[in-house]
Amino acid sequence: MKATALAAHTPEAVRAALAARGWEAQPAWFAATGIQPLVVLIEDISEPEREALVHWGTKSGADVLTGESWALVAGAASRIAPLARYDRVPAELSRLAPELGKLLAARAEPPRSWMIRGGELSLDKPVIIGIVNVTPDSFSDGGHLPSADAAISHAEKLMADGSRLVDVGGESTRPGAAAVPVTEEIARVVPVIAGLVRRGIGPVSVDTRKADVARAALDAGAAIVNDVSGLRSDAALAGVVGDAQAGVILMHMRGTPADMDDLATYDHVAPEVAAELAALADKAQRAGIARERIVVDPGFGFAKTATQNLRLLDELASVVALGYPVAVGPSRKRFLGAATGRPVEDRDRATAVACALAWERGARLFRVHDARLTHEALALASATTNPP
Ligand code: PMM
Repeated sequence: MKATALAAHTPEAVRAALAARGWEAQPAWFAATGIQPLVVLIEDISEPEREALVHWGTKSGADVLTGESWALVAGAASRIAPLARYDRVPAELSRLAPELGKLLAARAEPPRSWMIRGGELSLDKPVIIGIVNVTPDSFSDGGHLPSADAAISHAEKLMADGSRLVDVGGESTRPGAAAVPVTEEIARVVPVIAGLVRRGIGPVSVDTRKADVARAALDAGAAIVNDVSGLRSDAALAGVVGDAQAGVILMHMRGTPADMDDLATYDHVAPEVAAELAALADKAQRAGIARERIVVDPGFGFAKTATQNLRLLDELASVVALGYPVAVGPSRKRFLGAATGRPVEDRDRATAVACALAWERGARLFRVHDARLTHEALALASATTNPP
């Protein structure tokens, strides 16, 4: 007899074991995904629901840990799946079915593309978003791009180094940064965006919280709006994005850059960030933005301590399970310095590793200052998890 431990962090090892023993591709894949382990945290449940879950767990062989108004359910996905089906779930647990159904659907069929203005972006391979900050005071590269021409040359280099998008920003969002007037922000970003579009460099995203800046950027040819406030800052921005049929990145933050550091209070950061992002995405859809145009971003460094950023990177699966494509922006941020001891000008290796870890946990878009190293790291990470 011989016993070998198989990898369980993806269905791949089980699929390969079954395929090697003569199973057809499709049944091997279904069986492999079915026995994948799944852990679901269920909150805000009533006492009868809690009792019904414990009872169901004993009968079904899933593990159930509970406390007042919450339960953790763990087991193979195929064991938990009946809880998401109206015809199988015990009557007392019917409230669970839709929520769990969404989660299982997102897991079974993660989004494979993102609709942006005028096109569709495939997410089968990692998408690097190169950063072009035209601000005098951004925390890691502020002041390096003094003119539109310099910004355009920098964008060209980012694309040559493996970026698939460029993100142009005219307002620093570092803690305590001063607000930039609309006219000044437009004067910084529009000439750069227009120049990029003229040269066929892009697609271009605009990093702004303001409807007027977004409108001017979209008129100049931008295809995406990247809003670090997740559409909380300017009530008119959702309408601008919706009307233009642009793609949108909804980033998680609490408060504003001026007060966010005081709001880094979480009991368990990943589920809380995921829930707040889900609410932002629902609101965006109610305001007329189509679901397939939405990307969510956990907002590394925004209203999070170094420890919370690291936990969030490790538990990114909670954000991925919302079912939207996930973007991450760890580039050169302080939490990478906290872990590596490296100063801001020497964090591109740490950035590349953070992106590779995020890919493995399900992120698909990566906003970085230096595309070259991250491109290399992601080429390797995606070759192991997603064979060509
Ligand atoms: N970080 C910054 C600015 N914009 N946008 C998204 N979507 N995600 C981020 O993490 C993010 C962002 C701050 O970094 P910078 O000043 O170096 O651009």
